[in-house]
Amino acid sequence: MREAPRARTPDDEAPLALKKPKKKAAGIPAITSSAMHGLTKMGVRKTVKTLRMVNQKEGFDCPGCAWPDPEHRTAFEFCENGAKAVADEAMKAKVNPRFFEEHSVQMLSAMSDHELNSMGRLSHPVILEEGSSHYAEISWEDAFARIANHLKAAPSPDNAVFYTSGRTSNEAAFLYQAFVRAYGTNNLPDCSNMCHESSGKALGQTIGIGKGTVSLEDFNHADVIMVIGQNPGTNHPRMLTALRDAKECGAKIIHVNPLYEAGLNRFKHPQEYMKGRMKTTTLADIHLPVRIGGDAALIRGLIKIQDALGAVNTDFIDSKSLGYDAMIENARATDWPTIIADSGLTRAEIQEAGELLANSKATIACWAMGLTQHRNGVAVIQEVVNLLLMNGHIGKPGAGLCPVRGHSNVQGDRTVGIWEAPTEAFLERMQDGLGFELPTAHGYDVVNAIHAMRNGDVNVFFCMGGNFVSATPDTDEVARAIGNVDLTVQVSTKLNRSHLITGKTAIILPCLGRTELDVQASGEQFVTVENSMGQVHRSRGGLAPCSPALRSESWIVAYLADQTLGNKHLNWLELVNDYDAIRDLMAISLAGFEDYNKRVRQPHGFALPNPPRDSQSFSTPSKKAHFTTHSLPDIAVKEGQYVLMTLRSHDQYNTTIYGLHDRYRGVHGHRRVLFMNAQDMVERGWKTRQQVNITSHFQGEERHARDWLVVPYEIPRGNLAAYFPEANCLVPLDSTADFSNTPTSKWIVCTLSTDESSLREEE
Ligand SMILES: Nc1nc2c(c(=O)[nH]1)N[C@H]1C(S)=C(S)[C@@H](COP(=O)(O)OP(=O)(O)OC[C@H]3O[C@@H](n4cnc5c(=O)[nH]c(N)nc54)[C@H](O)[C@@H]3O)O[C@H]1N2
Ligand SMILES: Nc1nc2c(c(=O)[nH]1)N[C@H]1C(S)=C(S)[C@@H](COP(=O)(O)OP(=O)(O)OC[C@H]3O[C@@H](n4cnc5c(=O)[nH]c(N)nc54)[C@H](O)[C@@H]3O)O[C@H]1N2
Ligand SMILES: [Mo]
Repeated sequence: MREAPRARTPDDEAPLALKKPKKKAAGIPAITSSAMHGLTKMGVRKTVKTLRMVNQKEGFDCPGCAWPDPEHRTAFEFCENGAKAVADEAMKAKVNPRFFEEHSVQMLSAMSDHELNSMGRLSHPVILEEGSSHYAEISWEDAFARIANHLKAAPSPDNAVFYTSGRTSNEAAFLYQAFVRAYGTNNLPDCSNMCHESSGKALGQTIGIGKGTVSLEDFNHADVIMVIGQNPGTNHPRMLTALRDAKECGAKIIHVNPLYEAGLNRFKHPQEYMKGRMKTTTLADIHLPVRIGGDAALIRGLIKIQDALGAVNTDFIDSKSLGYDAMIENARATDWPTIIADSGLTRAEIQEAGELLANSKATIACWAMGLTQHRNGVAVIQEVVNLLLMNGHIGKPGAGLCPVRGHSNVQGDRTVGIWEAPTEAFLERMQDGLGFELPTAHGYDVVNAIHAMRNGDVNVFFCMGGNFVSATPDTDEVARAIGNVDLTVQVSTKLNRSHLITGKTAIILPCLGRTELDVQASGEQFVTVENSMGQVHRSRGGLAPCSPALRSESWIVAYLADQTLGNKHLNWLELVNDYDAIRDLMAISLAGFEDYNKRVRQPHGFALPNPPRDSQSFSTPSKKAHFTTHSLPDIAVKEGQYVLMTLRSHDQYNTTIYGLHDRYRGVHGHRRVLFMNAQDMVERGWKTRQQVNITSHFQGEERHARDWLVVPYEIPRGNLAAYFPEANCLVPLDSTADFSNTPTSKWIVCTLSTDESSLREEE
C-alpha cells in the first residue's frame, strides 16, 4: 500500500527576504519580470512569437484574468501577469510517462507547489492504479473505457460529480454540461462557487441578472470609480490602464481595502515606459483602510451621507425600483458610532468619500474577493447595489456595477451551463435545443460536493481543469473526503496537488492549452470565451502543441460521452469534428446566442444581452430593481483573537505558483508569512520573522498550522493576512457565505501562539 501523501503544500527551501513595500506599480520591473518568465521557460523566439499573439483579434485570449480587451489594441496587449500565465503554459519541459516512472506520488508530494508546477507540461494520459505508488501511461482509449465503466457502474448519476475551473472554453463547457446532463445529473460545481458566486446571487436578486452592468468604455465616462476588496495591480493589471485612462478623463478613484495595494497608488504603464514616456499616474484619490469585514458598515455610512445631502434620484427610485423606503429607514436607524467602530474608519474619511459620491453624475463600483468571500458576501454586495441604485447609477454611460471576474472564462462557463443550480427557464431552453430531457434536481456546489465525498456518496469525481484539493478550504478534510472516491479524473495542463491527493484510482488526461493549435477532423479550430463584461469573442491558439498526445477539452468530452452514452442523445463525435457544429447547437440552446457562428466572427465578437445596461430594465419578477435591507454583520471577535484573510501574492495564479516574489509587498523567497500590524506585534513582544503557530476557531472546532514567519505590515489592528493556498487548511469547510455557500476565505478567526503545546492536532 502506498503511504498517504501530504495534502498541505511543503515550503520552498529559499529563506525569507524582506524589502520595503512598493508605492508604485508596473513600469520597468514589470517588463523585466514578464520577459524573464518567458525567456527562462520558453526561449527567446517562442517568447516573442507567443506574446505577439495574446489578445489580438486573430490570436488567443489571455489565459490570465477575465478583464476585457480594448477596441484599439496595441501590438502587445498583455500585462506582466498575463505574460507569466502564457509562459507557464507554453513552457518546454514535459511531465511524461518516464517522469512518472522516476517519481512516485510520495516523492512528488514532498515538492512545493512552485516545484511541482515547474516540472513542465503534462504530456500523456496516465493512471494511478489502486494501491500503486506510481502513475503509468494509459492509452486514451483505455482511459475512456475505465472512466465510462465507473460512470455506468455508479448507483445513480448523482453519485458522480463534475467540477470545472474557469479556463474552459464555451464550446468545451457547453458540450461538457450537455454530457453531464445527458448522463443524468446537475452535479456541476465550479470554481465560481468559491469566487464570485456571492456576486451572481446578489445581483440576480436585485437587478435580475447575475453579471455586471458596465462596459470598458464606461470607464472613460465615470466621475467616480470605487475599487472595493480588489487588488488589480496583481490580479487584473490591465485594469490599471483603464483606471489610468479614466483618470485622464477626470474620474476620481476611491479604493476600499485593508491594505494599501501598490497598484492603486501610483502607476506607470509598462508599455508606454518602453516607448520612453516616463509619466506616472496616481490612481486612488481616497484610500479607505477598512477593517476586514467592515465594508457593510462603511457603505451604510456612505448611504447615510447621500441621504443627508439629498443626493437621491427620486425619478429612478419611483419608476424603476422597489424597497427604497425600508432600505433608507434602516440606514437612518444605523448609528454613526457603530459605523465607525465596525468599519475602523473615521467619520471624516467616510464623509470625504460620501461627498465625492454625492457629487458624482456617474459612478462605477468594482469589487472582487474582498467582498465575496465573507459570511455576508451576498448582503454586502447588495449594499453596494443600494448605494448605486439610490442615485440611479445603473444603465447609463459611465455608471454601473462591475464585479471583476477571475478566471478568463469563468463567466462564459456559467453562461453556457456550468451551473449546479440552473433555473427552470434555463433548463427549458437547453432542453429544447438539445432535444432530450434534462434532470431538474439541483446538484452539488463545491462545498456540498466535499460533504458528499466525505459521506461516501461520490463514486466518480471528474475535474475539467483546476486544482480542487488546493483551491478548496479545509485542506486536510478535503484530502480525507477525496480518499473515499473510487475514481478521480483530472483534465489538466500542469502537475498539481490534485494529482497526488486522489481517489482510490486516479487518471490524468492532458489537454491543449489556450496558446496551442487545435486541429480536428475538419481542420484548425477556434474557441470562444466571454470576458468579465459580457463580450463574447474568439480565441485561436497558434503554437504547436507541446506533445502530440494532447487532446482538446472538447475532444475529451466528446469521446468520453460517446463511450459512456453512445450517440442516443447527440452525435458527440460528429459535433467535435467541427466546432461550428457545437456553436450551432449552442445557438438554439442558449438565450442570446442566436446566430452564434456569425456573430462571434465579427472583429470584436458581440455583447450578450444585459437588460440593466442596455435599457435600464430589470428581469426580476416585479420587473423593477430591488433595494434590499440587511442588518450589519456581527464582526466582533473575542479578546486575543485576530481576523485572517487569505490572498494572492504577485507571483502566483491561484494555486499555480510561478515564483517566490511578492514584489509589490516586498516579500521574497518564502510564502509561509503572516502579515501583521506592527503595534499588534509590539503588544505581543514579537519582532520581524517571529515564528508563530496559527489556530483557527469555528463553532468550537480548532484547526492548526505551524511555523509562520510574522512580517510587520500596514494592515488594520487585529487583522492578519496570509497566502492562499498555504493557509487553506485553516479555513473551516462549513464557514461559508449565506445564500452563495462561498467559503469565507477572507474571514478566518484565529489565535496565534509560539507555544508548541497549544497544537493538538498536527500537520
Ligand atoms: N496574477 C493573477 N491574476 C489573477 C489571479 C491570480 O491568482 N494571479 N486569480 C484570478 C482569480 S480566479 C480571481 S477571483 C481574481 C482575484 O482577484 P482579487 O480579489 O484582487 O484577489 P485577492 O488576492 O483574493 O485579493 C483580494 C483583495 O481584497 C482585500 N480584502 C480582503 N478582505 C477584505 C475586506 O473585508 N474588505 C475589503 N474592502 N477588502 C478586503 C485584500 O486586501 C486584497 O487586496 O484574480 C484573477 N486574476
Ligand atoms: N483560501 C483561499 N482559497 C481560495 C481563494 C482565496 O482567495 N483564498 N480563491 C478561490 C478562487 S477565487 C478560485 S477561482 C479558486 C480557483 O480554483 P481552481 O480553478 O480549481 O484552481 P487553479 O489554481 O486556477 O487551477 C490550476 C490548474 O488548472 C490546470 N489548468 C490550467 N490551464 C488549464 C486549461 O486550459 N485546461 C485545463 N483543463 N486545465 C488547466 C492546471 O493543471 C493547473 O494546475 O480558488 C479558490 N480558493
Ligand atoms: Mo476566482
